[in-house]
Amino acid sequence: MLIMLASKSYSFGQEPQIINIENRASLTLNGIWKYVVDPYQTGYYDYRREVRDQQSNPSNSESLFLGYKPQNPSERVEYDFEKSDNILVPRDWNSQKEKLFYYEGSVWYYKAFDYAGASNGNRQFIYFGAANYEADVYLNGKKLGKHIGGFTPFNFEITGKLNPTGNFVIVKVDNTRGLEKVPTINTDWWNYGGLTRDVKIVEVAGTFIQDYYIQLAPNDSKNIEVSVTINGAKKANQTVTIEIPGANINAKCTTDSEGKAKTTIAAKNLKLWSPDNPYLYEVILTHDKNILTDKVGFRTLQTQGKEILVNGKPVFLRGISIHEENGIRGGRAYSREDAVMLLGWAKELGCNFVRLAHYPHNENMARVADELGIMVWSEVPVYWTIQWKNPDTYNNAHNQLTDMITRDKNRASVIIWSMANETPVSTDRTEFLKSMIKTTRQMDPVRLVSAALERHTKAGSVNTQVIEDPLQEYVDIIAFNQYIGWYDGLPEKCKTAEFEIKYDKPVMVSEFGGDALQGNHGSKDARWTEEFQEDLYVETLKMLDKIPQLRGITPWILADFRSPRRVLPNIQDGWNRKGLISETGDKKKAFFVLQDFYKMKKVEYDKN
Ligand code: GCB
Repeated sequence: MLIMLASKSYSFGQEPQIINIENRASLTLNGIWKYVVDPYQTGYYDYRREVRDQQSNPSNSESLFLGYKPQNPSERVEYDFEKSDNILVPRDWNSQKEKLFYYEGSVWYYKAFDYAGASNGNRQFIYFGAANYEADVYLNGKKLGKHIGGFTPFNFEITGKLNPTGNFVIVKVDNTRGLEKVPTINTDWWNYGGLTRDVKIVEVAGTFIQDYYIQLAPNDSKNIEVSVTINGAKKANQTVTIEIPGANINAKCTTDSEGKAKTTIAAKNLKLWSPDNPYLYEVILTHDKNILTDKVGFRTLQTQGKEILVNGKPVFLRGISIHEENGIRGGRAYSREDAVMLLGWAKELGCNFVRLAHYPHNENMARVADELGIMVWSEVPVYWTIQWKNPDTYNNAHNQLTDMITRDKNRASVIIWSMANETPVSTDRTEFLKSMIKTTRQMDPVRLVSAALERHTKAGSVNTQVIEDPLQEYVDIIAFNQYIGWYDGLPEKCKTAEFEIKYDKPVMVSEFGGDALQGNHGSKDARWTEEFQEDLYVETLKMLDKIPQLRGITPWILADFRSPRRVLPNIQDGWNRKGLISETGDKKKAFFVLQDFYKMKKVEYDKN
């Protein structure tokens, strides 16, 4: 049943995603907005709990989305955005406003703007990089639509709805957690709310290039596969030119009646993208004199037995897990500067790979990874126990997956799409994830599919570790999280552990680690000290290095991150302390253990 649902589109009024927003003509709406906190959703529901924006004549007095102003002194209007407090976009609200630190609920955002430039025949869209978790969007008092899911972009067409002056956009953002949601109510990270990524008005031609895929054909460094989607009244029979000047490529393709075009372009002597040489070509797409540029790397990717081959060469994924958080500033990471900081630390650690846990990170991460030569694992928030039998939950997860792939499919850095993290084995769970895998492979024939699974001590054994998950059959890389020495015994236990992995596939340990408060020193037997964490890394790395199929690790985690689950006073204080770097940017001892291991692994693999 789930498989049938997979082919249906997600029905929350969402319009097809426009990709490569960064390189399109746009007006940023980033900056200072106004906000109203509305825990009872008074602006959304009336006192009979009827949804106001579905009423033919919603009350001016309380319907916040109308952005109404009293016309005379006797009129009752119980809100005033212009007199309300300021808030920055993009940013979560929790890290900006002390009173909203723990807040989970509805907040109304308001921004006034002029738009004088709309030229004849052009179309405008309002674009949101992400809003956590649900967003109801209104322009000049009229509803544009609703979006569900906190980490993926969305846009609504607003052609003909803009005035030269006096426009205002109002968004109700609601980060209430829910059992049926993705993620569900239970996570080990902060539920940052708000307009957490860029907001823009994007202007395009009447008929325009909405989406495209430009990547090497599977296992073939001599052919580039291109597909293009044109959107607009004249979408059929349109010619799109694809130029890659650096590779002497100038090709054309023509759209069918659906506005879709496909072609394969022969390429000679391409400089392939790799972590050692992250070469990006300028790609120029032209349709009807409208130019869209991008920077695209080309590399091949496959697995062969236990090997992961990038451009035909075996690699070891020297990785680290990362949350989308800037602990130094506080709050969700969103900017290019945040990406440079986080990925710069990963580089310093000796990484050629990062696991962007546990949800799609902002687009800057994959773009900066492309530039720095860092391979990426990208993931959807199918985390722990979600409602496997609920079709809405499936549609939601599926939609987040397709939006993630749509956005980042032209980034050479992205090599793995991950379906889930630590999900409990059951038939319903496996069907759910198999169906997600099927979609992923249809959308992207090149990238590898994985999921962070769990391991167990084999029944009847003292310390033999097994992965008993039928999903292993369906993934390209067997990845699992393991915390021997932290949640399971002490680091000593690593000395006798053995892993029994039945598949001849590459294996990745997607998490291991333990908490240490930076600056807390003591014996290696004392929990929460840097020495304990250091010893845990020493013992874990020795243990894992014995797994014959091991082709990568992404220890948990680059930096300490906020989590409401972590309440131990004077140690955690609301932070998960498994970071190798503290929220002050200071490195803990374990950082250097991993750095040494990666130096060794680099030498080992460079010999190949
Ligand atoms: C895990 C989860 C991760 C947690 C981590 C921990 O297995 O995947 O989200 O933060 O363990 O610190 O317990």
